[in-house]
Amino acid sequence: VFDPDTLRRASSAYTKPANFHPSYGTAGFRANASLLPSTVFRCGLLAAARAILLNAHTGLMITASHNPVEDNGVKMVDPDGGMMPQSFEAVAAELANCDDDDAVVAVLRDRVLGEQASCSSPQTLAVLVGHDTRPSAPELLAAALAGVRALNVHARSYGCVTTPQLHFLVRAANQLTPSQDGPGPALPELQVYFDAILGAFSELTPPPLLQQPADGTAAGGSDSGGSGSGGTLYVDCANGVGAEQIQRLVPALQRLGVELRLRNTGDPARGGQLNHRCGADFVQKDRLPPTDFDDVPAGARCCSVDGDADRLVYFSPVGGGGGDAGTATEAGTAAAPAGISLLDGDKVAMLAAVYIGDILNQLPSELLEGIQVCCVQTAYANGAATAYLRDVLRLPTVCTPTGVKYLHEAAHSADLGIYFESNGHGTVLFSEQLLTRLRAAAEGSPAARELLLLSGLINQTVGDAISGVLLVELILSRKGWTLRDWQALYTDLPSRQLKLKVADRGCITTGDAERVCVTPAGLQDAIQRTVEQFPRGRAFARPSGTEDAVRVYAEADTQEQADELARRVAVQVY
Ligand code: 16G
Ligand code: ZN
Repeated sequence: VFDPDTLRRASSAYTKPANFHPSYGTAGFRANASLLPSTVFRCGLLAAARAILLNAHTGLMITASHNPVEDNGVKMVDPDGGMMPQSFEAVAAELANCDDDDAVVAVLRDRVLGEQASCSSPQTLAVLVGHDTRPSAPELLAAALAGVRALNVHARSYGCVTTPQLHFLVRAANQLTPSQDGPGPALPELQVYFDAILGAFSELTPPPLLQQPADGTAAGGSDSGGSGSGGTLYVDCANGVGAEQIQRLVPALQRLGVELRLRNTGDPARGGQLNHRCGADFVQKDRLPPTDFDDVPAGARCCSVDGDADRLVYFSPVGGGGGDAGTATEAGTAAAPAGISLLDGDKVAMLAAVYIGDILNQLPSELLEGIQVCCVQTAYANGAATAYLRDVLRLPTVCTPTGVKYLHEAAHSADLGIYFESNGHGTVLFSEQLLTRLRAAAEGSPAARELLLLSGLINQTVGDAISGVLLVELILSRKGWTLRDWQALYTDLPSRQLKLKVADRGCITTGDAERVCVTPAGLQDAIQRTVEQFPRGRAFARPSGTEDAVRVYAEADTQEQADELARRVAVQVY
């Protein structure tokens, strides 16, 4: 496995910038792309080392998601398609921070590989690598491949793919039976992803209508927000990797009579920039329609994914003389200024929960014996969503800190775990126990069959905007709901988020899933006293895990009160 000279030579091509001290944050290493070649090379080493240690294929995704185009990042994927365990983050950071090649060799040998360093290298292991559309991708991809190969492990680039596709492929690769032919290990093609997801979708949807409108527009147009099934769905692709991949959903969605119109597709002729005034993060935080939506009518059904297509939110443009605008606002986002009516990750979670609840009610009761269903949220979940879960759906809820790794882990501990962050990242996880029971019952129970197919439609490794669009469209169609019906499940409490630049965000530490500040002393008491002055008030402050900033969230009875509460908490933080 381990040849120090080869390794040192390979490492010498990727020197770490002197004043750069990367840390493995909420979603891996992230920084300005020019700083990252050494980090990505070393993640290549680490992913190869983990493959050797676990005797299974691993993955690396090169992306900075919704962050600006000049940033990039790298994230490690474990053999089951999940994220690298948190226990490995410290050594990943140690490796990334080595000041010279000798240190890289030593950390890898002594701290990562241990006894495995002296074993011979297996020929059957691979690291699967994907990247997004950023201009820095080719250089960083080369660094990743060089890192993997320096440990004599096979490196396979899947090119431009979404983050959830790469996670899915790593899991699929480990489920393939190894084949003896060919020089390298047998690895899946991207097509297996579409076969799985679209295969489940087509079994869940009836065959295409015989009579399609000849011009394909009859069901679309300005009232598509008012048409739950069919109609036009406008997709904001954030000028990212989603554009090319979501295009492949066109025929599937036609089965529901849905016509896709993709915007912000990265077409150079239109000049849009990755994540710039577009994408799920922009839409959810700024509550405005993205660029390239000027001609989309008020009330239209729209959704937005982020740069690597692992987040999804829905929305409708509001105002501009559109007929539905006022109602859409009343129905849901009192928090949104004239701009959009937003259906965020909380709303997606509730839609999924309602639908899954319908199916569970139709299952034979013995099938559900001892089966635990739960919904996982973070402190950002709107209070109205949490109340809806508790009071209407009566589902157990868990609150975790921000970051997919926490929510995913919590959802995994249930048999059916629904998790979504308000920002649109989430999925629904099924336990092996539940799947086994569903498989056994599927033939005699249409509800069991439906739930089983859903587990195939929904990416089981990580939140996936592509899976998400199919899921939402399927549910809206099944229930005959419009966006307005969906929005009306519950009314969001008005909320406000602020980003504060402070001298040292590390001063603030939090507890109880980020809902209370533990340090500095006195801050939580001050926040608590302020919150009590606001009807239905709730607020918290937390250090960002991705930026040098402190974030404040506040919600209250009215938008003015939420704004005022956020402002007062911000003053206390400074
Ligand atoms: C990352 C996380 C996301 C989280 C966000 C919070 C993953 C894949 N992504 O984007 O889950 O909501 O960070 O950012 O884990 P913040 O700490 O800056 O508020
Ligand atoms: Zn993302």
